[in-house]
Amino acid sequence: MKIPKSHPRYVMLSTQQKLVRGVEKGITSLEGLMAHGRGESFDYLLGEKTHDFALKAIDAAARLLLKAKHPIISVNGNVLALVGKELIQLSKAIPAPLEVNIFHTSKKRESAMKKELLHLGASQVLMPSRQFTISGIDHNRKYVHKEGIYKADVVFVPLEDGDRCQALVKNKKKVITVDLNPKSRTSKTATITIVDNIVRCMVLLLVEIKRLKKKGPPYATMKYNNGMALLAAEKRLRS
Ligand code: PTJ
Repeated sequence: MKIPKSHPRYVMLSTQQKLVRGVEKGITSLEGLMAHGRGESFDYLLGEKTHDFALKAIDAAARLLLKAKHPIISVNGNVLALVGKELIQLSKAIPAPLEVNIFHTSKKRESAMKKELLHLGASQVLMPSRQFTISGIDHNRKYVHKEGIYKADVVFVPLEDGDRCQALVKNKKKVITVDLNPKSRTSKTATITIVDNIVRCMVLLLVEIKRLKKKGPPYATMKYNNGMALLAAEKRLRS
């Protein structure tokens, strides 16, 4: 279906179509559609716009990524379908490698995701290896690449599940996530949570990184409190 740009729900409908195409291409899981539905309901309550608490988190995230020694971008089936091109731009801008890491186990989907990332212009894509694991997780997401998540000090992992976020933090990694639900375990555990729709905040994160890079290092750490940002998001949801 071709959605007319004049449709009042154009952005929401075309975002849904990106995920459906992701499923058709074998990069997004069927469960991913349900996860997106959960996100959409929070976005609806947030007025489908980027709030001040998200802008502050984006600023803090950009600085942390630029200051990191070994930053990594963890890619799952939803984020690839929604913001594949932006992930590659982010990888080049920081710079940081991209690593395929999915929750719903499927070798076939992992390969399709790698193929899609390369097709979109990624120069290097790291794949999970059975030899390197993150302790404290029982499922597929524990398998990581030696040069990627395994050795990273800062992990950018949007739309994450709570278990792995906790495990990454326990493994002394700083975690930046994007999650429309400020009450999720991931949101509460991450170092920085951007409570915003990934389709809006990726663009803003890229702009912020470019702005900071133009000024050059050192990238001063700004005062940022994740708990306060989550409280502000919850307050907005409730109002
Ligand atoms: O490709 P896989 O197998 O790794 O699976 C990816 C998903 C996203 C399905 C998997 O990680 C998953 O099930 O995640 P959860 O535990 O459902 O968490 C996803 C969180 O992201 C939820 O809190 C949603 O509200 C939120 N979310 C969903 N869509 C968006 C979102 N947050 C920001 N932007 C979105 N578009």
